[in-house]
Amino acid sequence: MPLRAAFETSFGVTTSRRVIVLRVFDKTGATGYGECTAMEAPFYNHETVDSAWSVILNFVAPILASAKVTNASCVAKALEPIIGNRMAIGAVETAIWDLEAKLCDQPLWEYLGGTRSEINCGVSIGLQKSTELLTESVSRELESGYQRIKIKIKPGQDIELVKAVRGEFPDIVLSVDANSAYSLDKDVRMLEELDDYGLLMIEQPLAAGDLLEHAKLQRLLKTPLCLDESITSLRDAQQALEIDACRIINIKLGRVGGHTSARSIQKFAEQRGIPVWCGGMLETGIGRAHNIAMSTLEGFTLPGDVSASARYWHHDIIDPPVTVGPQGTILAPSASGIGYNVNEQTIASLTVRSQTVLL
Ligand code: OSB
Ligand code: MG
Repeated sequence: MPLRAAFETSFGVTTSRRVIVLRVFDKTGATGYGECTAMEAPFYNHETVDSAWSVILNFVAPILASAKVTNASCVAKALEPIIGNRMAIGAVETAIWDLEAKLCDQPLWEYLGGTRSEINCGVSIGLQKSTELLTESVSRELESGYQRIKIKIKPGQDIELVKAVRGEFPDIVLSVDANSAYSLDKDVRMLEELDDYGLLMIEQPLAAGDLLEHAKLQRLLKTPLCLDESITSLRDAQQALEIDACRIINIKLGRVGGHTSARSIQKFAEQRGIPVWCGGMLETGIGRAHNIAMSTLEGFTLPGDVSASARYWHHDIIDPPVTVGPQGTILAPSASGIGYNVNEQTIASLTVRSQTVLL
């Protein structure tokens, strides 16, 4: 699916997405949908679309077949023997949650235990060709009502961007995301300088495995650090908070392996007084709908990177597309499961490969 506009981060430019869509079904013909959020290349994390395809077919499906799981909440546990590859797991796990919520005739967000029927939304703005284009983009998103602006930064395109956006919009809720592009040795001065711009957070400045360095950095800053790439499980979250490596957590369904894991992380963070928010991976409507459901959980107190379908796609694969109200909110749907119709015809016209596995 071609993106409406190229999305550039510190690890590269994305102009279109190859997406694995999962459809699970039961004996009665009921269906559930999930989306694999792996990128095409292993630059955000180790997974790719192709690695996920292989792991789902060769390991997730056969393990589930022999595990005889009877409900969605048991899927993550059954798949624990698989190391990493959580986006592959999450695609299947979330699809099974959708199926189960539909069988219970309940919206997925309620079925998961969500407590708010309207979620708060921010946007993630990629690196732009010029600072002027960036501030124009910020202005447009603010006019649409989005509650928080996050801009991508990378070495050589950081302080100047923040200075420009802050200069033009002194009062907005603003954050930056480096996607692991910095190191404590080389970049501590720039990172300390960021501390003067009243940012809501600095997201994943250092490498995913650099928990200790994030803790050292957090001690030097008043701005909260937020971890994205570093958090793949409840254990990661526990260890990060144990050493004060961050004060905010970005939860992504794919990165953590699905709804059960996401819920456990938000619960733990909530007990520790740490706010969480829902991150995005340039999802189609299916992943977006799952993100909306997750964002209704109690601990999701900060605006997420869950925004309108139209920011990414000319034609989304769900009906209606996700829309955002003038106050920068999305209403949780009232229909059962993910709550949006999946446009099978559109998917069929885009499909390059499909495979059915009978368990
Ligand atoms: O770090 O949050 C990130 C997109 C691809 C990979 C990583 C990230 C992102 C985004 C986009 O920031 C969020 C979105 O889907 O709007
Ligand atoms: Mg991020």
